[in-house]
Amino acid sequence: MTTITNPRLKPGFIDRFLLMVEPYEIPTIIVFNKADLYEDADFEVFAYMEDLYQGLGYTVILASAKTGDGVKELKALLKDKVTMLSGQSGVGKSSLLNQIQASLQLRVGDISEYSGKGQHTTTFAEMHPLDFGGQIIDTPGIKTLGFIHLEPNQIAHNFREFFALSSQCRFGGACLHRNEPNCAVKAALEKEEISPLRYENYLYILQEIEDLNHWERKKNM
Ligand SMILES: Nc1nc2c(ncn2[C@@H]2O[C@H](COP(=O)(O)OP(=O)(O)O)[C@@H](O)[C@H]2O)c(=O)[nH]1
Ligand SMILES: [Mg+2]
Ligand SMILES: [Zn+2]
Repeated sequence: MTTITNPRLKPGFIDRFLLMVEPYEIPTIIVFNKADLYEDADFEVFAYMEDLYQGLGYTVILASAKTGDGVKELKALLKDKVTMLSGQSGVGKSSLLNQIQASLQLRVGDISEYSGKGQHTTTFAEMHPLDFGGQIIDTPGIKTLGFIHLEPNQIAHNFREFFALSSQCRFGGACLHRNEPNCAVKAALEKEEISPLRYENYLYILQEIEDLNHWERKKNM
């Protein structure tokens, strides 16, 4: 779960999150909450994101825990499934869960609580049974997502649209889609078949893990 505003969407956060779940092939729904607060510019950002991520095969939902928008749609998706609800603190995870099932009466944080010094209202992951079938796990907010457990090559393999093209790269699965000759991903980027946003986030994560030296990587495994 995320939101375009309050708190403002961190660039790269969605792609980092997707990179975390992609290796495990977990079906992922991206929920943009707080739609009641969006202004025109926010809806434009949402439209871009919806188009991008639906195009990649993810389910995208616009919701509001305040007005109940999107709740019916979400319930249908949660029915008879075990779902983990995750996202930055303050995006409205507990609030939306209360909309889905009022009897849960989860504690909701106010703005000062989540924008303060790392205070979270939800402090541990907790699984709740859903009346209409299924279970849902509410989790405390995520602050950062690191990828020390992944090799550069695994980053490339878990950006799904890059991976789909990699067999057409001259270096195939070994291509990091940076400066290699005859790279199908870079060719697709030039033709605007790949989102520059995704590509930038990819390069950033790649650089980040390459900047960690070997010792740091082993130590943190
Ligand atoms: N306007 C608006 N405020 C919301 C919405 N969802 C949550 N909030 C507010 O955002 C704050 C954080 O909500 P909370 O559910 O605790 O977020 P969590 O940390 O993700 O569980 C609270 O003040 C909520 O009242 C929404 O859809 N619209
Ligand atoms: Mg919460
Ligand atoms: Zn390539």
